[in-house]
Amino acid sequence: MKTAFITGITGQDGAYLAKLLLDKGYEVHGGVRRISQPDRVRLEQLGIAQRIHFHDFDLTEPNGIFRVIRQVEMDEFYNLAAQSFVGTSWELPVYTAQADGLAVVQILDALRTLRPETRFYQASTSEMFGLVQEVPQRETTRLYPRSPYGVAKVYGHYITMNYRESFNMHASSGILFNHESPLRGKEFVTRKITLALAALAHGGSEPVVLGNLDARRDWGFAGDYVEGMWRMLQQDVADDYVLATGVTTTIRDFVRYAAEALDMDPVFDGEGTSETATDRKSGKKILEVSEKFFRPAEVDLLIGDPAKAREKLGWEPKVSVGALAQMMARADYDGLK
Ligand code: NAP
Ligand code: G4F
Repeated sequence: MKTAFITGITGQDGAYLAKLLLDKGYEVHGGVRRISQPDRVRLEQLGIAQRIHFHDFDLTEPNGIFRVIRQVEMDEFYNLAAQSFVGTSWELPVYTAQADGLAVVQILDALRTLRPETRFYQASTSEMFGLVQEVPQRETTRLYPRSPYGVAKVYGHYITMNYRESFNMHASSGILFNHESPLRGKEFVTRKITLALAALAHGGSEPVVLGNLDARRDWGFAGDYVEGMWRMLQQDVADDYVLATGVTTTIRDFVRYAAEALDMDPVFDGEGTSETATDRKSGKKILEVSEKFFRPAEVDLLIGDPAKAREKLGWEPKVSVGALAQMMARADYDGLK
């Protein structure tokens, strides 16, 4: 039986990855930070909370990182914990740099010292491509981050490559494009949309208020993406891989897909902050735009090329963006019943 340690186990990806590894027969350990009201709701929703070995862990506490790596005899270490919300990274830039950048080298260095044989996965991100220098984006595309989050993740990405090359560690970095699910955090745009539309479908009257509707994202299903993470660590040689669908969609079109899944017929009208959407069937206003949700610098377009992952890992995304929007909208509708 293999043993895996997952940081960020209470997050969206941590929960799906823990489930995948338990199903494969792993002993799963997870790092959780101290908060006043422990919240393991995603792990409970997947019915696995009781099967996890929890450890105190905070990305900003190097001594704790060192101790947990000494204590747990792990074969694989998945570093999924992060300050993962791009918008907040302009408000908490130093914390974001510590959690998403510096903590990566603290983990790698503790592994190098205590367990150099452990295989390591770093959660890198398409946000590193930022102002994209090539379309579609692949492993070799030049990075141009557009947020303190993206900048911190670039450090994590390069230090993972550097420890692999310097110390021959099995350290891989997954450059994952946006992946969503019914377990997605409520502030991310997809879940914000599906939750608000589900409430409207139940008779509510509050439109969802969004920022830039023209941004494009390559959205996949988180359940597919954690399978790719695991496959990276099963390779003989560590490497970096893009996981993406190769399809890009505007925020506006994601709203359309989610609305249609809830039997609405959205009609968009107006421009900029005056743009609205109304459901033709009920006549209700379902969307407004506010300056408040625009970012100081935007990533306008993301579209990934997953050819290397397909070829080397045999990895394919299985859920289309339309099916994803439907899955999330229906789950939120059922959850609000
Ligand atoms: P998420 O749902 O926001 O989960 C983040 C996890 O990190 C949570 O378990 C959170 O714990 C934990 N965490 C945050 N700050 C911490 C700290 N200081 N110490 C210890 N744990 C801390 O994120 P996700 O969507 O699962 O993403 C997983 C990873 O992939 C992140 O590194 C993210 O940046 C990266 N990524 C995500 C996507 C995507 O589209 N989802 C794409 C590319 C890369 P609490 O539960 O206590 O908050
Ligand atoms: O859903 P988002 O907040 O995700 P974003 O910024 O792309 O980041 C996510 O994906 C990254 C991978 O590329 C991860 F690394 C990161 O951890 C996270 O999981 O925003 C998506 C887009 C942006 O262009 C944003 O400006 O949606 C636009 N948007 C428009 N209105 C909004 C809103 N985003 C949010 N969160 N809320 C809005 O009201």
